[in-house]
Amino acid sequence: MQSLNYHMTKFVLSAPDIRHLPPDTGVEIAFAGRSNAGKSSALNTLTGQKSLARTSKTPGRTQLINLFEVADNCRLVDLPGYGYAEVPEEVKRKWQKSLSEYLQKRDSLKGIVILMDIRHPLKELDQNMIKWAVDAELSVLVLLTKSDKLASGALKQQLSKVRDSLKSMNADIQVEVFSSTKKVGVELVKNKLNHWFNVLQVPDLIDEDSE
Ligand SMILES: Nc1nc2c(ncn2[C@@H]2O[C@H](COP(=O)(O)OP(=O)(O)OP(=O)(O)O)[C@@H](O)[C@H]2O)c(=O)[nH]1
Ligand SMILES: [Mg+2]
Repeated sequence: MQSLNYHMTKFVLSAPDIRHLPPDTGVEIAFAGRSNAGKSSALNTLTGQKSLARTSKTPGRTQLINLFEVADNCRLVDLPGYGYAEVPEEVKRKWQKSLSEYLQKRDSLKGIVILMDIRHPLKELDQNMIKWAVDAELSVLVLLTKSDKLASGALKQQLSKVRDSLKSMNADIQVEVFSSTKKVGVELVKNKLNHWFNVLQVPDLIDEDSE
């Protein structure tokens, strides 16, 4: 299996909607979750770049679909968060529309990392997102973020609680803990992304030697 160098990841563009995205080929893996869950921070940690994706204490920082290229046909996507109330209705409507359009129409979207603050997991919108991703047959990894905020006993308890809840939702999904601050789970996520980028590529239907 080809192992990618995530430190080589480059910003491609920020798009207000799917019409502004580059051609829909290869494999895209999106980072999704509630506002402030730590999506942009996780991307920066994985790529070893402090400010590749913009982060903020204020929820609602990421308002566009942000594309990053790890290698040819291997892209990571930082999505706007959902569930943040304190944004003007008009802005929220626009960005939720582009988010759901992206999720529903982007063929190269093959995998999704769903991030939830370990202290507040499985809110209604998270459950909807997980169900939707499973129904859409995407590969899914759930990360419980900011694990540095809990002591190890509480952390283990939260982890098994979330694993049990997902089982009862009939979603057979891998759940792991992650911390950008303490660099917990980084190798595991890179391995998972490597695996997805390798196995989820759609083979070229046109045989280049056939002419
Ligand atoms: N303690 C701790 N704080 C974190 C961690 N990851 C992110 N944060 C903090 O959480 C806040 C939100 O992080 P972001 O990465 O911007 O969150 P986001 O999910 O991209 O948020 P939106 O773009 O608004 O959807 C920032 O203040 C980060 O510094 C972590 O692992 N540990
Ligand atoms: Mg963000």
